[in-house]
Amino acid sequence: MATQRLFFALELPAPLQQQLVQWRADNFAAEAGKPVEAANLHLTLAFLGEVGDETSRKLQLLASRIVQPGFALDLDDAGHWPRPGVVWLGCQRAPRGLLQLASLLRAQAARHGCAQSAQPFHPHVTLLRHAASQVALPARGFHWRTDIHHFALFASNVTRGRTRYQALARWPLLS
Ligand code: 2AM
Repeated sequence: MATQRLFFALELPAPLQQQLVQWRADNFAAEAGKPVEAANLHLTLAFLGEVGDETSRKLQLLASRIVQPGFALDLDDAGHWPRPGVVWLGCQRAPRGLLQLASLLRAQAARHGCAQSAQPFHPHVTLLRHAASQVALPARGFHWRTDIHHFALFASNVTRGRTRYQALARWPLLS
C-alpha cells in the first residue's frame, strides 16, 4: 500500500517566512545548525507519520468539519532542544484556539492509528535542525504577529536529499 508522510500544520505567510530567515541569519552563527528553508517554515499541529490513502481521506473529512474561529499567533519565544537538535520559535502564551485545534487534530489522528507523541504539545516553528549541543539564543524582545485564517494538511517529500512540504488541502477557520 502506498503511504505518504503527512502532518497538519499552520502555514506562515511568505513575507513572514522571509523576515524570520533574515532574523535567523542576523542572530545565529552559521555553525549553530542547518537552517530550514524559508518555504518550509511552518507550525505543526499534528504529526501523522506514514499514512495510507484511506486514513488520509478519513482524517481530511474530519478536518473539513472543524468549526473554529481563527486566532492571532504571536511568535515571541525561542528555545533549543538539544536531543532532537532543534532550535525553534514559539509563543510565550500559546493562543487557546491553537491549542484547541491541535488537540482536536491530534485526538482524531490517534483514533485513526496515528500514534501521537507522549510529550506535551509545544507549538513551535523549527528554525534550525542538527543544532549544535550549545546554541546562543537571541535575547527576548523579538515579536512577530500573524493572523491565522486556515490550517492545512502537508505531505513531506524528500527528493535528492532536499525536503519539500506540499499542501494537499486547506481548511478555513472562521473570521
Ligand atoms: P519538528 O519541526 O519539531 O521536527 C514535518 O516533519 C513536521 O512534523 C515537523 O514540523 C516536525 O517537527 C514534525 N514531526 C516529525 N516527526 C514528529 C514526531 N514523531 N512527533 C511530532 N512531530 C513530528
